[in-house]
Amino acid sequence: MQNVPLLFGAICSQYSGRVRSYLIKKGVQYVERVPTIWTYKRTIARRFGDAAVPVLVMPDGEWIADSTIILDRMEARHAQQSVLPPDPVHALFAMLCDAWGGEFWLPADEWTRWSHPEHYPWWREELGEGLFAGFPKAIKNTLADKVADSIRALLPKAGFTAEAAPLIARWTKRQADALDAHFAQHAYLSGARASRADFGLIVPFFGHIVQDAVSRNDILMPRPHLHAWVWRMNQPYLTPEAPSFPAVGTPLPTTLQPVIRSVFDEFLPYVDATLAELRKAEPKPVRGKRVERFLGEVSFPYADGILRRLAMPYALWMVQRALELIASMPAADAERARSWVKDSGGARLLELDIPRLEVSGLTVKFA
Ligand SMILES: N[C@@H](CCC(=O)N[C@@H](CS)C(=O)NCC(=O)O)C(=O)O
Repeated sequence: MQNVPLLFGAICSQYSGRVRSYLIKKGVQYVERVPTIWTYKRTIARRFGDAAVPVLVMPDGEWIADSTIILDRMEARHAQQSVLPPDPVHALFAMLCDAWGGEFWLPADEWTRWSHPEHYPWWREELGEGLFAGFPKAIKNTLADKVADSIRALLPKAGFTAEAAPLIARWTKRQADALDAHFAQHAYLSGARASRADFGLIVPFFGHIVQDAVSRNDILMPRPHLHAWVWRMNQPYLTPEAPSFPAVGTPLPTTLQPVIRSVFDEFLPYVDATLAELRKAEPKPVRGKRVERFLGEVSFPYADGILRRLAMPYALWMVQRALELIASMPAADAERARSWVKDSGGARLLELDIPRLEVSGLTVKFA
């Protein structure tokens, strides 16, 4: 048994990027490796119901799946230097941006990864060598190709089609411009210290956008502040203590306005439509029942167009967590958070009546 946490993950895995950045920023020592196919398909799938990474194995023998749940558990163990800002509006923004970065960027980072064949060899090398360690090279390659085929089959479900590619490209570049302008002034989304918001936004950027040559060149090289943030997220702070979050009462940086607009004008309609699909698919929630990973097709505003994709109820669980945060706040803080949502044009968020959900493996179930 190892004496530091073992992260089963991969450089090419977006959600491993969330956990890795978090562990680095928290100063938690860990080791990382790609699981073997046996660990992935048998051990992880049996424990959690789905084969997926990241999974964190603690020295005391606890196995934790799902990047968000891993952060929750680690926050409970390492309460010092929390990743949630003390100001209620900053805290709520962090939870919403965590959901937005982790879920709403999916068509964008799948577009960058899978639309350029030159991105494939390093992906095959990393997963082939890790998952199929010990097999002859030709078999490693063939088996990794099969894994790639199963991922490619999911892409249209998540909204990435050749037809949608120009729209996704415009959306991604628009967001990247705004983020570059923000990071020209601030080290992290909330200011001097990384919050949950940053650990959401790193999901598309570390596993895919910065690793792949075309997206690194097209999206990050022309936007040096955003590019520097991606690497900063993977380095410890330069001081023994994490820098401070903004004091309570400090407004959100004005440079976050484009992100806030996307959260309320694009992501919220996606979440709302996903809730409608969940209600259609499961009119009577039954406690413990797993919900399909993909529900019916939804469409929502996206840059200067409309994107269509299958609804993934996982986003509802993330948003439910943000609503729970408001519910857990002292009355005056909750009022400030709600006022900010309403003033930002997001009143619908506060009306969402999401059935209680929990996460198991890759899917959600009714709690
Ligand atoms: N919500 C999960 C998502 C994990 C996830 O999608 N992991 C990918 C790799 S980045 C995976 O293992 N996918 C396997 C599959 O889709 O079958 C988390 O936050 O950890």
